[in-house]
Amino acid sequence: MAAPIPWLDEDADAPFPTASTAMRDPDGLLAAGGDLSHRRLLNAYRRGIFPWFSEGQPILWWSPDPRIVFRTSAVRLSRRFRRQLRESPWRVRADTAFDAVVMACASAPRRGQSGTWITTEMREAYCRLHRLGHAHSVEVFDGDTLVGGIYGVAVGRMFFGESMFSGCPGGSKVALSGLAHRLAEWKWPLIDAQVENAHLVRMGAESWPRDAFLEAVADLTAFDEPRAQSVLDSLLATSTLDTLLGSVVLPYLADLGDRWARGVATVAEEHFASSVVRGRLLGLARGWGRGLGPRIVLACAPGEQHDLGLIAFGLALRGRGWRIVYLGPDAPLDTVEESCRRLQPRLVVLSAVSARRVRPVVDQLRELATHQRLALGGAAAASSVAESDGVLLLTDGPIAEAARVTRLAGDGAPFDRQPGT
Ligand code: B12
Repeated sequence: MAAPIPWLDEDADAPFPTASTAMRDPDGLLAAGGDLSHRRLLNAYRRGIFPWFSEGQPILWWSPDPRIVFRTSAVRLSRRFRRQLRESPWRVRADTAFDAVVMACASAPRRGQSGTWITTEMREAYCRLHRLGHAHSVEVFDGDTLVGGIYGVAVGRMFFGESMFSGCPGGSKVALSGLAHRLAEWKWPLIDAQVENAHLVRMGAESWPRDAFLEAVADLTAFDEPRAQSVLDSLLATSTLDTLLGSVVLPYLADLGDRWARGVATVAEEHFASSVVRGRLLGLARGWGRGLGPRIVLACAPGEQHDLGLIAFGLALRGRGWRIVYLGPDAPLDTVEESCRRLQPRLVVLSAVSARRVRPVVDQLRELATHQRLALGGAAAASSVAESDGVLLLTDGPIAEAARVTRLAGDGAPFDRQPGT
């Protein structure tokens, strides 16, 4: 008797069974059930698994062996067809009509298939993935008429093709080649085409052993640190530090936080991105304690690990001539007090996201503020202590506050409360 198909857990993050346990007949059937939430779909693609089922069936998950793939550099149109295209009014676009491409794929008549597997549930799931930025389409238009298209899911540097259609002969070929051309330019080497059919093979698809395919997927969907660093390199080469921080890094981190809170970015992505950015900011901070400018001590409140805003603040101050003494995340207040005694800084800035980190040390902060100019930054700046306690509250972003603190320092009576500041 055949072993029963594993039934997926309700938890969208629950692992899939390993691909090697998939059935031989039907080829690649791995599991059933679960849902088409974006988290589960992305988990599936990352492991080389995709959903495929007909109306009335439970959701079925597949990892066939062999697997059909296109090498993006090898998808070519014949010379004759390219010449015809140049003379035609057809235009290729990306992500301008995702829902229409999915709908056209769902209703395209296909030889040898009774009805399509792109059910309403599947259509809704992929349109949702598209709105979240993971699924993309390439469209071929003749004027306003859609004559071809392809759509799929992008993870890391891997594109998982889902379906394509031709409204006119050659429409899907042009869409596929448009997609492959763009991906090849970006150095994305493969497009998954799932299972073999004669049409795909005629267009140049190759058959790969499942193990080789899964190895390539694991490689291409891993976080790509060299690429992240090269993006930062080119940004650094073309922007000032304030622009880089204020217009790129801080908005990027805010967006990352937002996507993480909505469950769109994984914890792994959040950790990866924040550690790449932190490493790079600290690289820029090398030597920020040297010089003759006014000295400032920066520290995170005890227990507080979030220090990206504080580092950005330090870099913005450095650009304005300050000498930075950085005590880092989770700084014990005794250490802060000791540094103040030794270094006599013009200002000490403590940073915290959560007011929970500040409350237990409020009395110590009030005491410190009696003999040391003290400021509080980060989201917790608006709580727990008040300016009347002698603590300057930095409630704006790091760049704006670095400019304000510098202005106050130049005003002769630095950091005392002033009307309108
Ligand atoms: C990156 C990140 C991390 C990284 C931090 C890396 C690092 N070295 O900083 C890591 C993975 C370590 C981490 C860990 C944790 N994190 Co976290 N993390 C984030 C994330 C995604 C981004 C935070 C960030 O750096 N943003 C960039 C900064 C610059 O922007 P910002 O924080 O919005 O700050 C604005 C202002 O406050 C100001 N600002 C910030 N700092 C400073 C400093 C000064 C001096 C000035 C003037 C201004 C200023 O600038 C910004 C506006 O431009 C947020 C999500 C989010 N929505 O923010 C969660 C978030 C901050 N983390 C959170 C939590 C709960 C945690 C953890 C407890 C648990 C967990 N499950 O991971 C741990 C605990 C850490 C600890 N003990 O402190 C919560 C905090 C909730 C709260 N209010 O307490 C958040 C909001 C996520 C959430 N929605 O639940 N996290």
